[in-house]
Amino acid sequence: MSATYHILTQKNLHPAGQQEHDFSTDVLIGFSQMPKQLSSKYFYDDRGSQLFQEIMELPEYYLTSCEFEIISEQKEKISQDMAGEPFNLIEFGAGDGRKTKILLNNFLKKGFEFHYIPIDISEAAMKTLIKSMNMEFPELKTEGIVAEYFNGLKWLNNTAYRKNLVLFLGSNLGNFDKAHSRAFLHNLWNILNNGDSVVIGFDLKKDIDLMLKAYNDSKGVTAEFNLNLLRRINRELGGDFDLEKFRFYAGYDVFTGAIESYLVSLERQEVFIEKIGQSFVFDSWEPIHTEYSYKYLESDIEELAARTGFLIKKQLYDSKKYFVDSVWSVNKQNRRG
Ligand code: AVJ
Repeated sequence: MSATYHILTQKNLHPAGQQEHDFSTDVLIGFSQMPKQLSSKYFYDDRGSQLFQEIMELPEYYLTSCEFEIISEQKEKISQDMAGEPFNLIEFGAGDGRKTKILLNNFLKKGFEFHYIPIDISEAAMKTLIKSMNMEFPELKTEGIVAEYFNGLKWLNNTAYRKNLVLFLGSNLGNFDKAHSRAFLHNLWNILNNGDSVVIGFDLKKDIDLMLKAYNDSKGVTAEFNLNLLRRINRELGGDFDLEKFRFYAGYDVFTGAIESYLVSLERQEVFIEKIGQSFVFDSWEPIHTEYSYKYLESDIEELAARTGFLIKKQLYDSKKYFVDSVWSVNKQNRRG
């Protein structure tokens, strides 16, 4: 049993005063904005993580099966460059690790010496992952971190002294807008060493109906996943949301290139949230923005890599070319840090 995890608390990271926002502050800010918004990072409480697991099994949610195919069939193209030196395998948004385990298996079979460092915002998902790691890979040193992405980066800053392979699978980067994805990748570049590798999963722009169906699934799991945000406010912040009075809506914005998700108020209503000590008015048909899921062109990926200091080494596609796992390497030559 060599898999453990710890929780990165705000206090660990921001010892003196400069605490980051907590859930109630973010809800207050988000509901005071026009249009109202909530961050998708709050989807992943226990119930939300479970619902996301269900989403990944939906036939309409092609992202997971496409990436599963890529990793199963092209794992050698990722392991090729990792022979020799010991390394850290760092994963952002590890979730249940189903796709990663294929790689872990392959690495262990090749006798690679590495530590696995999964980072995930959900403690529930992390607990499950650590348990399954201890069962399936008891000899592998796994050190999980419960943290959101930017905080995970700050933590890694002190530990990334070895060669590193970073995984950012599942189109998780797609939740960030352009500015945040650039900032995240550039910060990542800063803490990594020249020649380190990064594998990023991008959902490619494709037939609009296909993309829309992945978020408007016939079983309504994605709707539940979004409504769970309101349920979480009720549970954790003493809110009195009636979930029946909101509907989920997801649309594709061809300009921004994102599937954008909303919860729309079906009538004019006032909702009191105890922990905030305030009521919020929702007009009839007023939306709350809940999530961006950005889709990419090849040229978007090339631009992102170039701007953040990476070289694209390989593009690993599924057979339908719906998704790509893009293998990048950190380029610190001829560049100012
Ligand atoms: C985990 C962020 C990649 O945006 O596709 C699934 C989350 N939201 N269905 C995505 C999600 C609605 C997912 N990511």
